[in-house]
Amino acid sequence: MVSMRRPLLALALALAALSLPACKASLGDGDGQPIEDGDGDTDTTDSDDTADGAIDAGIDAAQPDAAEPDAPVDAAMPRPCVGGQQTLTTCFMKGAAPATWANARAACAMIYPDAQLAKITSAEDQSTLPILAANIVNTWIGANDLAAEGTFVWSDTTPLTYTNWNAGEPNNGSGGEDCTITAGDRNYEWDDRPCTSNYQYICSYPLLP
Ligand SMILES: [Ca+2]
Ligand SMILES: [Ca+2]
Repeated sequence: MVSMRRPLLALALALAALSLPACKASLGDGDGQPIEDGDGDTDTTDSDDTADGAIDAGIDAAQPDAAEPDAPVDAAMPRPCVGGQQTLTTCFMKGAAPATWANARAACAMIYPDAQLAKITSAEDQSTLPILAANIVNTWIGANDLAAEGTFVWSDTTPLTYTNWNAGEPNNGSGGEDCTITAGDRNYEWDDRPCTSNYQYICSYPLLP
């Protein structure tokens, strides 16, 4: 039994000797330079932060590189305007068949999510109407005062910054004209009409999404 105890004792002493330096270190730190060694832990945290920062910076630096190949492709791919009339920024397209203003608006939105009944914002935009609505007396465009009588907006709710009303229009004739046509029999100037009438229509959408 004695021979068994001695190795165990030796092992216990050896283990104690191994753990002592660590105990001494922590104790010594506490006695001598506790604050600086405490900073040692903080330094470790700081180095982690620095490493994270470097990783973040690496990701940030990589993102523009990853996006760059896509940007020129998008910029170089304007939407087609086959059969339409295009200005510098917009495609104007004649509708398929006469419809109410609301149904015409819905048909335009089938072309692209941001397509709408013709939004005329300049004389250049207006110049597409005689071509697309040639020989048509009444053709819907997007202007309407459905939300607030007398305040016309485009079907995307933006205000009118350009107008080409026919003399005396809009007159809200018979108290119920909230949608707008370009009048083929009056130099393609505009006139408000009852929205439930079935007319041909013109859509518009940005050439670039
Ligand atoms: Ca009205
Ligand atoms: Ca009118």
